[in-house]
Amino acid sequence: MAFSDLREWLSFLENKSQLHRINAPVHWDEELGAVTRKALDQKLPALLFENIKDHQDTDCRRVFVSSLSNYDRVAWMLGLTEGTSAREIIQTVRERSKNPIKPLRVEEGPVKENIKLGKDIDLLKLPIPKWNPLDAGRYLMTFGGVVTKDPDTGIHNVGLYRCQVIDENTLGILMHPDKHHGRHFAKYAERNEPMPVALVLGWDQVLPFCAAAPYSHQVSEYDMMGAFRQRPVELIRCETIDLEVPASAEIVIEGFISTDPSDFVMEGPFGEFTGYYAGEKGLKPSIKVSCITYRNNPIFQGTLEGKPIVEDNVVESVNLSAYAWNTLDAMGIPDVTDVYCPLATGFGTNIRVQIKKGFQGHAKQVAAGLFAVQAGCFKNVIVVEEDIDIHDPIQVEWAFAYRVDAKEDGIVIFPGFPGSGLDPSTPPDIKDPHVHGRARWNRLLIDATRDWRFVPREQWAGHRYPPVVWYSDEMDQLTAKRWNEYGFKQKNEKS
Ligand SMILES: Cc1cc2nc3c(=O)[nH]c(=O)nc-3n(C[C@H](O)[C@H](O)[C@H](O)COP(=O)(O)O)c2cc1C
Ligand SMILES: [Mn+2]
Repeated sequence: MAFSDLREWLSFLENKSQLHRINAPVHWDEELGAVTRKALDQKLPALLFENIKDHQDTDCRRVFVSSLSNYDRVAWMLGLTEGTSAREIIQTVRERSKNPIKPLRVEEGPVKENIKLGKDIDLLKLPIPKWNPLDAGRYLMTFGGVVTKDPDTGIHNVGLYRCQVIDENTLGILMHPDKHHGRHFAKYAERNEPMPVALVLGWDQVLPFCAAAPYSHQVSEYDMMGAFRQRPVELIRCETIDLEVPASAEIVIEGFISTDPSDFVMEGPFGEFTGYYAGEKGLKPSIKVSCITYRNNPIFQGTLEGKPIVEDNVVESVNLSAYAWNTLDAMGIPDVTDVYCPLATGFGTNIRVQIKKGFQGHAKQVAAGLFAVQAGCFKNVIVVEEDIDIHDPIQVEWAFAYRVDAKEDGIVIFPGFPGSGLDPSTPPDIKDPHVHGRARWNRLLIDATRDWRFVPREQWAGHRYPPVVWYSDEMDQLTAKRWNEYGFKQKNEKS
């Protein structure tokens, strides 16, 4: 199922009792962030703030948060039913991402209902939250899409990159050279031209979902959004720049990023996905806003990042699991039977892989495959065998306890990889981007598969590893048959 806009999604959530409207006045300055955090911790519905301090009379008065903060809502976004397991959601994402659907161009759309140019541009009229006490200011693009275009290929990229409000028409933007807006920026800098950029807020939730996913730079996220909604995205041209945006988006902020370092502005710190204030305060590229277009009574969308479990954890657990699994398959690494990035981390920092072990170095091959891709994800990998359910942390702990000896093949450190500058555990002296790209990471493999160098023993029934304590197949059948006789109900019987 495809949602035609944010409003259809909100009605859907409301019908499922998964949207809570807050009519009481709430301050954009920290209060909105604190309410969001508490609601997340209590597993409450997504929130629509409808009465924001200083914004009772501005054109934009509403803020929507925590949209995809559990797997049910990700399932609904994809047209699946509630209760769909994380594994099934990840499989759906993997499969659909193999069939991108190109967008359509349209001439009209509700995002053009209001067009503000020149002196009418005022970012301070948007109810942009200052989410946390130590944030450098008001932050947007925590859950939306930053659109840029590769000047060589014309491919649109949509990424999720934080932006800080500097003044009524200026934003600071976080930019790493290996992220796709950073790649585009380098090309514009070479041409000595400013880079056009469009910030899109509020549409079908596949927009922020895809904006947060690490696809190849040769693929447009618009095509991936089409794949997930199984219907093309309808795009409309921006007013002041040669970029295209969803025609039924709530808000689009158009502008230019100067490639002249004298136009850089101070940005950061910000409460990041790691759960820490990260990303050094420093000079970053700035966006000069050239136009803002929006629907009547538009809805601003954002998210609170931080300690688990927040929306970021949910979205990235799905995105990075699907990405890792498809990548391992594409590399030809055999017999990967499950992949899961647990909700405890964002951007796949920790990842679990289940394999049908075929040789002693199998887990090392998996880890090397994962470590070879994008910087900034897959720092700590644990590999287990197919009898361990990687969605069950107890089973994973059990494998770690009794299948790992901290020797050469159990714990392996792959030193000196490129990593993430936002990781608070990386010492500051190895974060120089001119040396390390972004930061230096030592990556970890925990090989929690059984060691094949053990010698088979008779007392282990000829196995090379002590057998797991369990009943026989014969007893399995017998007890299943007699289950009711013991006074129990069968699993599918109602009590
Ligand atoms: C809620 C959320 C916030 C994010 N914020 C940032 C950010 O501020 N800067 C950044 O570089 N990546 C951020 N990311 C991760 C990127 O969206 C991710 O790296 C994505 O792959 C970038 O798109 P690209 O691959 O087209 O460059 C965020 C992800 C999520 C889910
Ligand atoms: Mn991209």
